Amino acid sequence: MEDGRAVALRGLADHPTTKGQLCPKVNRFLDRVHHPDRILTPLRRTGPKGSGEFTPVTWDDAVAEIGERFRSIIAQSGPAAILPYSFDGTQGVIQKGILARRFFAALGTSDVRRHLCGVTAWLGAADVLGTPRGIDPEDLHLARTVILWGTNTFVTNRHLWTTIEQAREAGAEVIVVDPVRTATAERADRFLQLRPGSDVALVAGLIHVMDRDGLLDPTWLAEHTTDATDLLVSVADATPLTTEARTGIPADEVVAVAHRFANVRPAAVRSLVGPEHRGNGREIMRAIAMLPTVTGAWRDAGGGLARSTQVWWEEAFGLDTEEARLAPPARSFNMARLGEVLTDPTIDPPIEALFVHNSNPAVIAPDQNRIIEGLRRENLFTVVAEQFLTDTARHADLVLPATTQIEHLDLAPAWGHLNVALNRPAIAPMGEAKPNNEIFRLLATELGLDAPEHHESDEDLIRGLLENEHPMLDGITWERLVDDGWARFAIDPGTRPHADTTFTLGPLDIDIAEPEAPFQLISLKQHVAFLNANYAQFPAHLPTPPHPRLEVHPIDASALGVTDGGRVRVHNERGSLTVEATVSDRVQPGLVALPFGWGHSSTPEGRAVNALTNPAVPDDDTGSAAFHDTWVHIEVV
Ligand SMILES: Nc1nc2c(c(=O)[nH]1)N[C@H]1C(S)=C(S)[C@@H](COP(=O)(O)OP(=O)(O)OC[C@H]3O[C@@H](n4cnc5c(=O)[nH]c(N)nc54)[C@H](O)[C@@H]3O)O[C@H]1N2
Ligand SMILES: Nc1nc2c(c(=O)[nH]1)N[C@H]1C(S)=C(S)[C@@H](COP(=O)(O)OP(=O)(O)OC[C@H]3O[C@@H](n4cnc5c(=O)[nH]c(N)nc54)[C@H](O)[C@@H]3O)O[C@H]1N2
Ligand SMILES: [Mo]
Repeated sequence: MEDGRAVALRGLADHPTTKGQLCPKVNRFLDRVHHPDRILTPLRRTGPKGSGEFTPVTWDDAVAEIGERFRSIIAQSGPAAILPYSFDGTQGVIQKGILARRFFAALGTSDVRRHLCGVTAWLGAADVLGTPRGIDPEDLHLARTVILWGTNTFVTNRHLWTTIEQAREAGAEVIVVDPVRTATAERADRFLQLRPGSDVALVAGLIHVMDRDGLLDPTWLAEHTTDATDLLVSVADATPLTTEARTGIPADEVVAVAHRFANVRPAAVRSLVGPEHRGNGREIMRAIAMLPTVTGAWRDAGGGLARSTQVWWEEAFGLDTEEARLAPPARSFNMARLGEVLTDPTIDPPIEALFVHNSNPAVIAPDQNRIIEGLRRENLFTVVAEQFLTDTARHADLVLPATTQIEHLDLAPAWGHLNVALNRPAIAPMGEAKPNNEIFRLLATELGLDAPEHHESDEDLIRGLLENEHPMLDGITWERLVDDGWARFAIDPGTRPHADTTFTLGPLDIDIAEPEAPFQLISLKQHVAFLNANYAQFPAHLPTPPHPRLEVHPIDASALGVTDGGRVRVHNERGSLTVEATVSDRVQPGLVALPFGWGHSSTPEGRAVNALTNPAVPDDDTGSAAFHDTWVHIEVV
């Protein structure tokens, strides 16, 4: 700090996970904080929706206007006509949405199901394990066979890569299963480039070989699983040759990986959200969870399935209890369906007010054209709390300036390890920016919500969470976090979470999505310096050339006449984009890739990849969108 300004930001060298290393996306975090494009006052729209024309207003005026609009909508149409939309902009436990949820619950509004990330994988894992909890990802250093299954660890989970390297130095084989030869695949000892979505068939083939070659322990299966026989019957036809035909993975590779995983222990699988973004995502995750289960990999410290650790902290802090205490929303919609929810005339009552914080739905949610159509409705009142004028904020009637992480207090958990950090503000809020919670305290006052729960201070909220009676929080106090900055949940390294679990097996369903157009389009988080839709607006974070490119396999490129750097039109019934192509054998014939995270200004159509993606969600509205079950046509322009 110098004169109240943050001048340097670095990792804490004695932090057990980061060891002082920051990930490339936040190395320039201070540029973000002090960026000239930061929104520093509330803004009211002056031009047409989406024009980005605004004029500064005071907080008093902005809050009064929201109060007036909300009161009149509630009086005329009922609170169900108001829809909050928030997600993972900050994942800090309190700024993410504790007071927001209390505020909207007290009004009795509709809500979204925040299922775009992790919930499908959660459900698929729980189908087998009974809970979504796997092993501590940092225990992977103990493993001697590690499968990174549909996760681009080197790019998306940088700190865990050190753990993977540690395992390898101690003799582990690192296997990557991915339809794309990612930066992680390029660093693997063995790479299985399977056909997209064919994971269940691959697992079936692996289990078939294990069964055929006597690698499974019938006593262990009998004592620790149910329905193992049904599973084995369902994989009876999944011979290595059949598996090769279904997945594209050579038969001898299927045999080799089955033997390695069953014999060289501890053996573990790590997965995040890549495969869940498909119509059969839950079944894929269920299949993946079966692999360490049939071999009994859970018996060894460092063996089993390592998933996101989000569920640990949700449990530790009792966030489900907090949720259960609140009134349920008037209606809830899967967040993937925002375009439909804003435009379908049968939605009754229609949404008349949308309040967005911590999210950029105009970029991150599927079926982007329909979302924009909805955001442009003249009879929709939209408020967006943001740090920058994102493609969503440009469509707002009111924009509220939000603080960044170094300007507010929070409790910061993680996905790849079990340390929680106390995030204390280093600088005062920039301009008139406010933390999310402060915004909801002001709105609660405006709307006459006087109960103390709407006015708890950020420190009290954190102290309250730390007081939750959960064994993982043993010894973790506010004072200790103030002194040390971080603490590990009270879970011993090497803990075997499923030593006493009875796992549920059962038949595998190897159906995969039918093609609807010549090419399948995958949209990945492939830039090391992006974090979802953050940072694509900053030149220093852009790749060379500085725009999104469609990767096309050389075989398809020559059939279509696509050249490296040439322009192509990618389109389907939902949208159309013109982009440059890269001819690349990282993808496979029939599979093209366009990166996720770019803003609307990155194409001449003023749209990004989610203009093409599939918004389908499971029938019960629970789980993620089938982003990667997207089919497109490609033409040279
Ligand atoms: N095609 C395709 N689409 C995807 C994905 C994909 O792989 N492919 N991935 C999906 C996944 S896994 C996810 S998690 C979602 C991400 O979806 P989002 O969570 O909506 O996206 P982010 O870009 O991480 O964050 C949204 C905004 O939050 C703002 N923000 C950050 N901190 C704060 C704060 O403290 N207060 C307020 N008010 N705002 C803040 C940032 O400025 C940013 O613009 O995208 C999903 N969409
Ligand atoms: N640099 C960077 N890091 C990030 C993010 C970012 O935007 N940028 N976002 C953060 C967020 S919110 C999340 S959720 C995590 C996500 O982290 P990951 O899950 O690791 O990332 P994804 O790119 O969504 O998907 C991982 C891989 O899944 C593969 N995949 C797609 N379909 C299939 C399939 O059918 N089978 C198999 N086996 N693989 C498949 C993709 O090719 C991709 O390489 O990353 C976090 N870290
Ligand atoms: Mo995510």
